[in-house]
Amino acid sequence: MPKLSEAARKKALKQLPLWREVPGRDVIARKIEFRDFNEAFGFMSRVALLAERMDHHPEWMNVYKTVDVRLTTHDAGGLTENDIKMAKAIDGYAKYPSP
Ligand code: H2B
Repeated sequence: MPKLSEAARKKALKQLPLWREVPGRDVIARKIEFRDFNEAFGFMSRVALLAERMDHHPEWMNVYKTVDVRLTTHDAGGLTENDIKMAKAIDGYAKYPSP
């Protein structure tokens, strides 16, 4: 899976306004707040199943009802189509339920 070209990356990030770039690392990040731990962990379970299907795994951190997700492709050393695909799926899973 090749790293995204500069143009492809720009185009993809336009479709992901809730994601930010992280200075000094080729990753995209989104911090999501849910109503409670149950919803946060339910979200994480959905992402975990997708991650196994895709063989593509997020870097993430959970504190009570917030989940901080970072996406990058370790094998490629940066962003690939897999990260964009996962970010879009995560946006879908995070839409409901949330505060
Ligand atoms: N996840 C992510 N985010 N990047 C990878 O390069 C990656 C992965 N590689 N999950 C996969 C697993 C690889 O290590 C296994 C052996 O297929």
